[in-house]
Amino acid sequence: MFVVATAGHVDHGKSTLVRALTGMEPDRWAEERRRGMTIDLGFAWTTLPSGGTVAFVDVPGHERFVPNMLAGVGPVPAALIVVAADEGWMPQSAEHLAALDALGVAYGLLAVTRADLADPGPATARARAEIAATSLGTVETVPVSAVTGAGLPELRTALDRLAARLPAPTMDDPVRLWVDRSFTVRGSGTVVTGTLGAGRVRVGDELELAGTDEPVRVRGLHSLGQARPEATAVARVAVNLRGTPRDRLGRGDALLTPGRFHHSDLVDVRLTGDPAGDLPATLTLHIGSAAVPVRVRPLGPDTVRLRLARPLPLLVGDGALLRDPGRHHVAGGVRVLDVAPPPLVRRGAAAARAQVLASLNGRPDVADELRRRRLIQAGALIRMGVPVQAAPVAGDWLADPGHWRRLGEQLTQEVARYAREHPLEPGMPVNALRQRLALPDRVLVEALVRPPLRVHAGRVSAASATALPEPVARAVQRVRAEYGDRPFRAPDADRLVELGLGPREIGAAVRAGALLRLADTVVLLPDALDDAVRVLAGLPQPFTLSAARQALDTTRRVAVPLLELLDRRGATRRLPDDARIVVT
Ligand SMILES: Nc1nc2c(ncn2[C@@H]2O[C@H](COP(=O)(O)OP(=O)(O)OP(=O)(O)O)[C@@H](O)[C@H]2O)c(=O)[nH]1
Ligand SMILES: [Mg+2]
Repeated sequence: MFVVATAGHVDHGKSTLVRALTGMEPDRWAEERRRGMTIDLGFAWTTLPSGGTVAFVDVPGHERFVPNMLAGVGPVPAALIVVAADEGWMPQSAEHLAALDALGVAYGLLAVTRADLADPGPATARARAEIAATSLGTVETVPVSAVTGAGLPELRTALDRLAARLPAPTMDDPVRLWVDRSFTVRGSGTVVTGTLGAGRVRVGDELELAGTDEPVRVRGLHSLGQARPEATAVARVAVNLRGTPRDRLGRGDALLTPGRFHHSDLVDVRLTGDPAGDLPATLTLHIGSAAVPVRVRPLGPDTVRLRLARPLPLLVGDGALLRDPGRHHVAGGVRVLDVAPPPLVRRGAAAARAQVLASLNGRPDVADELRRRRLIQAGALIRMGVPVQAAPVAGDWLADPGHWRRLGEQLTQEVARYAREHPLEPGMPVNALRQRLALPDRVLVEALVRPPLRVHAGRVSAASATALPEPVARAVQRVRAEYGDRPFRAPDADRLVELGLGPREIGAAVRAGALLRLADTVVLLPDALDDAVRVLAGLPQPFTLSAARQALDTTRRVAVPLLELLDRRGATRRLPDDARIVVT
């Protein structure tokens, strides 16, 4: 199915055209039919020559109902622009087109209606020129008459061609179904309808009602008037919600995949229309079917901060529209740059923020987010619409690599200072470190502790190479530099002598936890034991000494005492035939 919204000035024949194409009545209300004017959105569908289905969202053209029009086109990526041959380009032709342009709608058709009443030529020329200057570009044009039926077959095939050009919807995306209608069905309860632009909804699914933590249960689904077990994008859907009272939700609400959306009442955006300095202090933000008053704070020439009157489930990269309802003026489109921007408190913060925003383009990028946020949970980024490929540093935490390195250095300094100031204590408490480094979670502190530091009994101890006599500490550093990437190669006896590591020095380094002694003149770096177990666990079990030696890329001189030490520690077990297994 593909969904297309109508657009165009009042009385230009949008509903008549939809009726002629589908045989269905888009004007649902008695008042609409009495007045011969669309007030609210209408819905109708038909089969195209290709066998595919097109569903129409028919919008009102009257200037008073532009907000309804915007709720209809907001979630729909294609438009059928209607201009009457006998009236030509009119104010809401322009306002609707400006709205489509602001929303970045790139797919459309032009139907020049009432072609039985006047030569469609002049209206066509003007409309095509206006449309060509927008995100829609050059569109296919079909003159039609709903009275004579002329042009309707051509319009059907043109709709088929338009459908074929639309990008395929993404099925893996979370669901964000903007509600455009809600009503009660006797015996079933609350039903909401909307255009499903991405993802899928199944009967039995649990969704989240935006703005609440409330789960709602999909009790039934209809699409194109038929009950279905599931609906996949793109589709018009009607969702029956179990146990949700009708007054809990309405147009502008959204049903969401639980836990996948950040709710934001403060966003930084880039403008694609009027410059920031020309905007009034309050406007209405339209996205999906929602319309929310916002306060506007200019930051850069084309960037502003919006304070929303109520939070919305917004993602980085979302397109939306700003409109001045008083002046009937579409101020332009916006692209969401940041849905969780920092507060601007210090002097100069706004100017600094403007600089940051100048470098953002609304394409979510995890490295870029980490550079700015330094430390954040992967789940939080995903809820902002940022795909996460980076590996966490601890738990669910992601860190900017440079920031993480600096934190590590700071941690080392803090631990050393604490040791100087509290010489009798066995190390710095993890919690004290968490506070000093202003870290939100103690797992981060633990992840930052690297040998020769270690965590023991809730403290980070200074039993480190820095506590060693200077020459020994330096020698250990040399070993680290030379053998850090070949962790199972030990310096030979001659090299130890060259480094100044005699038995006494080795003893001190071992006591400080800076070296690991396997035999009198066989030493490794202290993390080698854990690494060795990991490598050995990857071998087919049981394994021989020679297999272990090859896997560890080392010599018998190291492998024999290393395995014996692992046996003693219970990490490996020696079998009667001398093979070993890793004890799990
Ligand atoms: N002669 C002629 N009249 C038409 C044609 N299409 C629409 N009309 C008439 O134009 C008037 C307005 O048509 P609608 O379909 O209600 O117009 P609309 O664009 O839906 O109007 P709103 O929804 O209020 O914006 C009606 O009286 C229709 O009968 C056509 O192709 N030829
Ligand atoms: Mg109408």
